[in-house]
Amino acid sequence: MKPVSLIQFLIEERRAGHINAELSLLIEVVARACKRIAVAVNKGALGGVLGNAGTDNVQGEAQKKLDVISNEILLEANAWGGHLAACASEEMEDPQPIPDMYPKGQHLLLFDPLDGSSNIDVNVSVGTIFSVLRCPDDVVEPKAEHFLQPGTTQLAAGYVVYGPATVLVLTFGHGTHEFTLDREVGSFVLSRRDIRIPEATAEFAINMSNQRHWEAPMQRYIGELLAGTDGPRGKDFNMRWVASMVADVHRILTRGGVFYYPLDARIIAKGGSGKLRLMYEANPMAFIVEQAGGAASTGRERILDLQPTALHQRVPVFLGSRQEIELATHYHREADGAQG
Ligand code: FDP
Repeated sequence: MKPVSLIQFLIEERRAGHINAELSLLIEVVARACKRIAVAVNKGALGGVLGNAGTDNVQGEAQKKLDVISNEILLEANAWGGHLAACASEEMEDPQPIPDMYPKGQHLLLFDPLDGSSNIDVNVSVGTIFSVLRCPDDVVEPKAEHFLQPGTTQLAAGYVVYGPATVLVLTFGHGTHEFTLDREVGSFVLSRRDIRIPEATAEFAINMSNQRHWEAPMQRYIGELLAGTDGPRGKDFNMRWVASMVADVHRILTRGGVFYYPLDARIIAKGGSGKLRLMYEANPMAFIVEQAGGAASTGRERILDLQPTALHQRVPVFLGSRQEIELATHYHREADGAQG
């Protein structure tokens, strides 16, 4: 079969009525920016891009040089094309308006420019995550409040994982598709159409070092997985934790599995509501996973149904193979019911 390039795929999606010309251009621009990020990531120490930038982001986390570079690449690429009304990033407190000298479009873009950044310096996969929303019709200067739309309204979501291969995963709400970067040619080529996550799995991803801080239903659920053939589940489970959400989710889209970043006592004690960000991590990943037949929840509710309250809001994230997510969510709801 003849290879299908990303551009060709976008034209097919336009003809099918799934996207308009502006959204197609937006995805092309994001993909092009991610190719530039891939080049910077691949240079490693030779590009002088490793290590801390010496600044903190809006969440008070130390920024890596590559966080800052990736953010700038995405902002610059998206400023002038006329497809965006504004963009928002993990690395910036407020949304970035489109400069006055450029035309404005109807879309809002949110991104985590370099997810898993604590893995950069050790040469482990990192990635970019993005989500696309429609700008409300009557809004000329979008503010943070205009981004606060539930995940169900996303027009597109995707991520790029910078690993042994650079891979783009994309959904417009009509299945989840994967493109692999052909480095010689410089274009993304369709490598898997309509990815499906198996309903059952025997592999889970979680940071086990947080175990003692988890809530009781999480302790129960993971305890049962760890008990293996000797426990109530009657089968052994394997564990993987890359600690780059993009890489862990990509494994799930490749061979099934589940990913958990639950609420824990330390997060609650600090007045927090989770570790991962709703608008540019949980929502796009939930959209991608659901479109591949998987499930995504906070442990209590479907992620895509949440009404966001802040641009940098954090939530617990459970996602992957449907049967496991349903069971873990059931344990939490049951425990809540028992308490209430
Ligand atoms: P990071 O802080 O390195 O950017 O987005 C946050 C994230 O990575 C996810 O990519 C990853 O799944 C998780 O945090 C890793 O958390 P731990 O440090 O608890 O392992």
